[in-house]
Amino acid sequence: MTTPYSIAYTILQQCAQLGSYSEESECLTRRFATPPMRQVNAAVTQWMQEAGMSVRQDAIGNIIGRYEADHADAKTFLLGSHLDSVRDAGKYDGPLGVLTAIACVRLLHERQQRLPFAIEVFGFADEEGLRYHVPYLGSQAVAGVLAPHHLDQPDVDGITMREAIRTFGGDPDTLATCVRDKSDLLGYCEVHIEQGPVLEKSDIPVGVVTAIIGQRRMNVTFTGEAGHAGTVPMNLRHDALTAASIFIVLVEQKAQQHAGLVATIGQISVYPGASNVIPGKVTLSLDVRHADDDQLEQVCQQFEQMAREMAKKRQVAVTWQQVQQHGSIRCDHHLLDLLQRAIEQQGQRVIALPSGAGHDAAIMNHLTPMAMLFVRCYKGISHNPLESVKVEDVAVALSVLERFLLSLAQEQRTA
Ligand code: HGY
Ligand code: MN
Ligand code: MN
Repeated sequence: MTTPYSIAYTILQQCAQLGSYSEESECLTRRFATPPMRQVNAAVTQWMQEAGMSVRQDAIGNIIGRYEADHADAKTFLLGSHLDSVRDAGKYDGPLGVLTAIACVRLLHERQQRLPFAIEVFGFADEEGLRYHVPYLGSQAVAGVLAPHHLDQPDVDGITMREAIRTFGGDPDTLATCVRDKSDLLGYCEVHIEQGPVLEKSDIPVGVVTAIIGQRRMNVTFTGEAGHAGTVPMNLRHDALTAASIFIVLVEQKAQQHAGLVATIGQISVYPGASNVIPGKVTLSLDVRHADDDQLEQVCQQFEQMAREMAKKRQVAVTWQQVQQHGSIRCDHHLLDLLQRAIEQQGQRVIALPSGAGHDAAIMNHLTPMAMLFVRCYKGISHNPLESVKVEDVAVALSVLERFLLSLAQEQRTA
């Protein structure tokens, strides 16, 4: 017999299957527009079709399933999350949301039930930004906010985004066709693992998200002078890496002193990168987040000032490039309300919490009101292969999402 538990079990098996599609044999790494993303899209296409959806892949590589409404000219409700990953990732960040959405549609399909609105499930091609250091490529294309200049950006192997999209089977010249017309949209809802410890500490399987906090991502490059490690005296060096190192420590110190601020330098590349060569150029990523937009703005200005002062002192040059930013975004009150009621009907206590992690929902908010449902994860661990969810919790999330869609349907019928 099919129960929410047995379907949740299948969802976790599917997460495990997608988790095996990786660029690296020892761990899960799935960057934008790579061969494992093609395997993922093929599997997701099959599961969407089995759930009664028509499926298409758009020009940037998002996979989109559509389940028709009970009447023509109906509006559409969107569900989804992302299918790419960070480096050495867990299996649930992103795919859990896509697969729970597909499972929910499958429940409707098996009952031959149509709602007064169509449902589209989006599996976004990139959210993490691992390959091009620009996050949300998939949802930005759908929301029509992807800056075209990113297409010329190379990855670590010198492959431009334009080439990568073409090789993947997409079309970088027609990204405008990815943009979702918003005139028929009712909203967007994303299921996602919490990636933090709040739900586990409260002993609750799911929670609703109040807001997604603001974030900025920068690429900071220090350029000094490469030279011979054995012949250039210490006082005559222009070492880009030592300048960058001092900056990294200053960023951490400042973030520790500022309530609510988190700042992370997670990627660093050293050029030319040899043990006997003084580093001539260092590029690092800087990710800064705060719930208050003004404070986030001020701190980023201070960080830039710190980098410039540091560079001056060490006689190296610095360039500061912001690659992505969004302010704090509130989830839609009404959708939140419906989600809360669905949780109560499921016999669960309701907890509402902000998200420190970024999500496609933040970008989809450009198009339509959005809401998010978090699922408890083991010790709040994420961006780590230890990421884990319980099958019982996924079963609750599935039932809550189903109730949510049915109450939305009820509302539409009586509107
Ligand atoms: O970085 C983030 O917050 C998200 O996991 N992509
Ligand atoms: Mn993530
Ligand atoms: Mn995610």
